[in-house]
Amino acid sequence: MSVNLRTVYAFAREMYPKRVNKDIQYGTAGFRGKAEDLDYVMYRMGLLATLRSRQTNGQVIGVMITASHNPEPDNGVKLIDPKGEMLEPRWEKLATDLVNVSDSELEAHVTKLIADENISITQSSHVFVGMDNRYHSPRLLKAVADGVIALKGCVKEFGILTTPMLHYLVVCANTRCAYGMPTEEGYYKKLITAFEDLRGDTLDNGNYKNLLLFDGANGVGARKMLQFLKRMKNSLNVNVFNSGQGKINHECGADYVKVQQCAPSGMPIAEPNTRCVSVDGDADRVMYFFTDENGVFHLLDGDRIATLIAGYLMDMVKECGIELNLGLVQTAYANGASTNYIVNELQIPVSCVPTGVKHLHHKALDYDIGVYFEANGHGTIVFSEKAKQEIKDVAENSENNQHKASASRFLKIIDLINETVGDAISDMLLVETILQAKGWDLKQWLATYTDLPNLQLKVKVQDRNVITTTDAERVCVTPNGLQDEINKVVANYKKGRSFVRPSGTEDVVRVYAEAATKDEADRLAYEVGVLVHKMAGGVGPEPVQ
Ligand code: G16
Repeated sequence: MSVNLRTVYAFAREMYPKRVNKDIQYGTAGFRGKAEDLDYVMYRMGLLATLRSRQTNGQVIGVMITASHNPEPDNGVKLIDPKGEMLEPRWEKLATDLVNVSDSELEAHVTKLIADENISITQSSHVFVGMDNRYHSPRLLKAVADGVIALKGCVKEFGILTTPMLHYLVVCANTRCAYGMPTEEGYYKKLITAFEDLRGDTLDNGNYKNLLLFDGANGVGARKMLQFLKRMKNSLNVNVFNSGQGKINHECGADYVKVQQCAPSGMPIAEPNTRCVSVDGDADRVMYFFTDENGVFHLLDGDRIATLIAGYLMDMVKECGIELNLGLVQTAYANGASTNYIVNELQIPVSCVPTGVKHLHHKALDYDIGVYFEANGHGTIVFSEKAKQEIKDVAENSENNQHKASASRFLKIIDLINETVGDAISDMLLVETILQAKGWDLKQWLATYTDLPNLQLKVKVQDRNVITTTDAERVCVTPNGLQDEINKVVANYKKGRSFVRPSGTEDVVRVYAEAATKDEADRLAYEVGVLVHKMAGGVGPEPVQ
């Protein structure tokens, strides 16, 4: 096979010219921005994915077109490495360089990339592409596909998918079906079979009732939930809302519910204490919530999900009569009360890493069982080969019937989990399984510990990159003096904690604050927001409470 790199340039010039002069960066989860500015980015990511596939001996690389939690006019691209993980950091840098060269430099740049990375251009190359249901996604998908074609790679388009489905498909293909069948049906089958086996015939149990209200954020998660329901034997009674009538993520979805700390629009006022769940625009994040008999809204976020799952899996390990090291990974956004609960009550080791599932996933691999969740509901569980083997050995060979039964159940739990990345629907089915097994309603889950009141703000600045951080984003390094000022303000609040960091998905600086009371948490967030505005080049009016 010969590849003519002139085609790379010709396609770029004729179909996907770079009209944006400003440099952009591969952010927390890929490139993101206004959809109308992204055609050339998508084309070039098609090129990059093809080269990455060749460099990894023809393994499948995934390209997902989505802006996840961002508003509808935005779009973006997430790249998936062969093991289903986010793109390796060194290649994130290569992606940034490739996107920022001019059209006339593109051919030479690709030639150099091939030489520098020692890529065999005759190696076969496979790229799987999926998209969310934004109206501009099909156009951008075509740009990715044309990038693959320009380099004579093989592209397989899966149409509308959730991001975690594409991660699953990539891993299935690269493990030659060991992880599951590399089809949409294969995905449903794997999860539904495990869920229904675990669920048994008695659906209600104690305070656990088999009814769930589901907010699909008008995104792909709603569509796929409906597909799940079509294939399930009434094992979960789900009412789906925000299934596409409104704008994606607008006043709904996991990010809205978490940041605004209120129920989404588009959902009826439910009976008090009804279990409700929200996913985000590409269904890789999940939030639980309910409103109690006094009309008070309660949120059960990623920290809660992590603690519920970690506690349950720890019990399962004991019930199998084995020893495995289980650890939990969080970010600076984790509520201080959750971290205390993990350390003091659950007595599980916990580590803190920078925002972005890529960091959490990587750290979780240090454990036999690594549970990782961001407070925003993005997370999953990874099991080492050793852990899987030990559990399997007990299930197959133990003479202790109780151990054997627990290990068989554990294997089904592992099947229910999408280990490749945070998966809102798989996570939700796991939470449902645990709540059912415990016979808990959401009040009982909430009672495990009390969250510290908290608030997140967004501050607009001229250039968010003037803010740099260290210590897993908990300490601000630049602008000079900002951290000292934050420390002074925080010192005035009981149980006060606050940090600031530039978002990697939106053009804003994020401010997080928690304190002993809601009023104090809010005041602390606004005080820190004003500091950011003053010292980091704020744009527009200062934040006001
Ligand atoms: C992405 C990442 C998450 C991250 C979130 C917000 O989520 O996958 O790990 O927490 O962005 O990142 P930032 O604070 O840097 O904007 P999603 O669901 O938008 O893809």
